[in-house]
Amino acid sequence: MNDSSSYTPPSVWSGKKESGGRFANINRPIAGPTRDKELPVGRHPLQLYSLATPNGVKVTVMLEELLALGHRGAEYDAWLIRINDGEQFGSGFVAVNPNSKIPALLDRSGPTPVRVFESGAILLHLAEQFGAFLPVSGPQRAECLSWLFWQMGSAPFLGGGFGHFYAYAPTKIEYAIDRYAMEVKRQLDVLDRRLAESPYLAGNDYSIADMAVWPWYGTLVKGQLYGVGEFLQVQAYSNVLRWTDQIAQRPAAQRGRMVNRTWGQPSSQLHERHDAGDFDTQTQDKLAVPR
Ligand SMILES: N[C@@H](CCC(=O)N[C@@H](CS)C(=O)NCC(=O)O)C(=O)O
Repeated sequence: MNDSSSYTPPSVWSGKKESGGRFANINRPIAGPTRDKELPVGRHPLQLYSLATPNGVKVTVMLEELLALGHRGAEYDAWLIRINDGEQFGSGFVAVNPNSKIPALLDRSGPTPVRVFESGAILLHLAEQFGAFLPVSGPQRAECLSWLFWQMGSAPFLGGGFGHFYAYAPTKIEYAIDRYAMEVKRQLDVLDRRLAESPYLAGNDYSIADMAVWPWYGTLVKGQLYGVGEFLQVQAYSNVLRWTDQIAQRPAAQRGRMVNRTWGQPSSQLHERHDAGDFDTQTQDKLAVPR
């Protein structure tokens, strides 16, 4: 691989060279399935195919919040998609999400199954279906949707930009790390200023905007993303920290981040969720105990 100062792009990109970066084994320049594999379907109206990355956690937090409110129609089966093993390229998964990324939802509550992909679209779909966590009209709805879409546009700079070049790229490129560190700190300041004037992003009430932003920026501000707490001086964003801790106290948020999780403490990992009782009986620490 050329070092960044001596690389002159050829006239046509070929992509034949091994990049060496983390995830190089699953990155490809084409879409579509690589293998035939149907997806499993459980007994609940909602079938979720996911992994507990920040994008996945948004949806499991929402589903657990809906269930906590008493919406029985939000019962769901959460199936594990191991993206490092390329399971997002199976034919069944691609049929639900042609973009081959988690999370993907198959809503079987109506007469015809509806596929929903992109975490923001899934949050909006569920919020509208159950009439919850999204103001119905007026300026508050506009504010909620603005922050929801802010997250969709901003997090790729945090994950695909900063996180990639800081933590995963095979070489440390100062220009790339500096550029994205500046942008991520700017984003944290955007959030910090908003949360200085308002308890939650959309206003006084917790909403899908908070659910979208919290798994990324809440994890970041607690120093738990890419090990960059000190590098980005995250403790300075006191309003983001206050909001992060407040959401972390919600039982539904605590449950949501355990679903489809395959790392961390065994007691925090619920690989698949098919029943509310699974949180008590199916975490990895419980499954490891011989019966
Ligand atoms: N904009 C998408 C992003 C989803 C996404 O990037 N998912 C990642 C995991 S966090 C993924 O599935 N990556 C697998 C791959 O790129 O092959 C969303 O919000 O749903």
